[in-house]
Amino acid sequence: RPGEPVFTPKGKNNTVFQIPSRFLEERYQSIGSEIQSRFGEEGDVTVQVRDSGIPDITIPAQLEKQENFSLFMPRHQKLAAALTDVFMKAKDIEQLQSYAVYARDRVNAQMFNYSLSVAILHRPDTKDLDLPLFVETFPSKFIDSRSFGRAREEANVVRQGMRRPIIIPRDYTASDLDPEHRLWYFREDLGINIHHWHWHLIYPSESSDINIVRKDRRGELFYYMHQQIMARYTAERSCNNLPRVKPLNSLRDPIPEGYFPKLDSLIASRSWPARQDNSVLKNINRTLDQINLDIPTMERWRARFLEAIQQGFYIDPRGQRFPLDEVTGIDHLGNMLDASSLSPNPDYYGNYHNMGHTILSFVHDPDHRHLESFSTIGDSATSMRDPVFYRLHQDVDDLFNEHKIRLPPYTAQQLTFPGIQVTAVGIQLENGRTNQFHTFWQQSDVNMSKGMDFLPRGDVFARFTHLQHIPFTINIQVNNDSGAQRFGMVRLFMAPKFDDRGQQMLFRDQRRLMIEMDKFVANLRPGQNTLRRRSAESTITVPFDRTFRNLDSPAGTTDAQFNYCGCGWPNHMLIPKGTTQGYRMEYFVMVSNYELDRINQDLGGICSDAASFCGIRDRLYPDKRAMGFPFDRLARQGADTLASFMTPNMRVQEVTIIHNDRVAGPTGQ
Ligand code: CUO
Repeated sequence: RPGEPVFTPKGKNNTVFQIPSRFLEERYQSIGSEIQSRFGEEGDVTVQVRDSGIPDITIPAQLEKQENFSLFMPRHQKLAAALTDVFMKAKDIEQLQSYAVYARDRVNAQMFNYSLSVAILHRPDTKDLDLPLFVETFPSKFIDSRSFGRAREEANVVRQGMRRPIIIPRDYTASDLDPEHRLWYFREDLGINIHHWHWHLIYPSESSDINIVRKDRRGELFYYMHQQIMARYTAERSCNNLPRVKPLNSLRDPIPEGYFPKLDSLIASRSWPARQDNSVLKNINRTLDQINLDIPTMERWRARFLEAIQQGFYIDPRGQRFPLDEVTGIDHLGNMLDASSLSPNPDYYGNYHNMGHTILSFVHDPDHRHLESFSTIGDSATSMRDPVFYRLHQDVDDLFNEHKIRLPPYTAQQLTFPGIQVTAVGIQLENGRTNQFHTFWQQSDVNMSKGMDFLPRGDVFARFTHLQHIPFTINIQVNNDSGAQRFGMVRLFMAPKFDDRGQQMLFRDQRRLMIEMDKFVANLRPGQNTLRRRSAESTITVPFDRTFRNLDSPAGTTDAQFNYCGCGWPNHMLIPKGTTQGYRMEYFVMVSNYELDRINQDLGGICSDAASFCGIRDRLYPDKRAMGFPFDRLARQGADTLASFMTPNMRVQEVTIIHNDRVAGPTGQ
């Protein structure tokens, strides 16, 4: 499939590979030269494949080419790790290209994309390489299956340049009879799903090279990034008059939330399976997938995890005890529950979270009698579409919280920054309003052409409707009477003001709903300082045009970067939807002492756009504090509400989120 580039050097559209015929798949060998001349016209760059570039791919080739691929499946994980290993061991770029081209038509395409992406992210010589956006390569994981017929028609009938975008309907997976459907714009958001896929690409649970898994505070970030997803989802539910998510803490109860994804897998040439309302989990025994997992085993893993928290220590395979301390405890727990290959005792603590995804993903065909594959919850690129994702992850978060509530609360002294006071906080919208956020709908386009394998080729655009907000600037007044210049870490969060019953929230509830908005370092001169920060600068998000690269028209697009920088919450989802009457939240600012928070490392030239959620490539997590600080623990005695929790270096501003139901075009107008 020459239209799906294996590599795209900067600024080039396509790469064509000159492959000696004997290295082509057997059935193409006799027509090798014809294929090469036919597709050769499309390429800007030609690469020669040499004899020295033929890898051994016997193991990864064991995965059927037409099988749906998922990282949550242990067998797929192992086969993908073997393929990544092949790509990691190529001695230079030339050999890597050759390996990739050889493997491309011989292994499962999704696994190929995954393994090559992991290798490109981790090889020192490929760091600056661009790859197509994932949605462009696998549009079928993100786009209503009906759109593909229309795209095919557009590509066949209409000349390039005159084609119209295929409009993806606004909410097509369910009707208003299903209350959960109110959250369609969050669960089915393109940027959110890409972020989640990308996060798991950077932080794989397993790899044949342990250094790919062993990243600074990996387990803690697993906890924190997913905790933040839950806090954000809870705020969105509240905006839509829905109660908090019920944790999936009993695997034996029926699951009321069904999900019918209406996605096709183009690779597997099958529809993604659905889950009926009130499905009941069953033991799974699928020989072909090499999975044999029963519910009691899952329950045992979960109980042992909880037991470690309650005892304050975990045990290694020899029975030796290791304390779950304030600094590293959460990191171990993250790796134990995920479970990653950094888990200190996989036989004992098992693999609760990954297998949670898996057991849910086979509820429709636990013993494979219907020859159905896993459902959307079983793939990191599609799992966030399904309401049950949030039920599983609410339980996961509740488990981690059991550890956090056992840690000593931060003392007032630990929270204070002597000599520093935050005296005012104001939010200024581009439309002139203050202390409000405004949301609306916007339509944006994505080019699907790289993921379509029909001719004639050329651009075909899908037009999505997604949430958007009016850009804003935060203004913060900070007084420094310490008598010297100081550096502060400015930590910005936001949480709902009222609980489900309309009462002012208590700290113990509100702290878990604090969504991180941004975090940055500020230079504080003696006296009054005014800090300004734009919404586009947030350290949890990637810029809008990294999700949707073409703002105006289908013409003239450029390849966006795809690397660590591709991981991050989509900026268009920074602000919860709010309500038409106005949804009230509390915007929280804390300036902590940067001397205590700083990590000494050089970040020159390295993308750190969304460091809070994604970390920074080859670097330490850029904040020494516990992730989620100061809300990761219970409050000190007497601080029952946010108001009583405050120290002079903190400030709260009440804000209102107003939603306007208008739909803006791709230019935002
Ligand atoms: Cu990201 Cu459950 O870990 O999906």
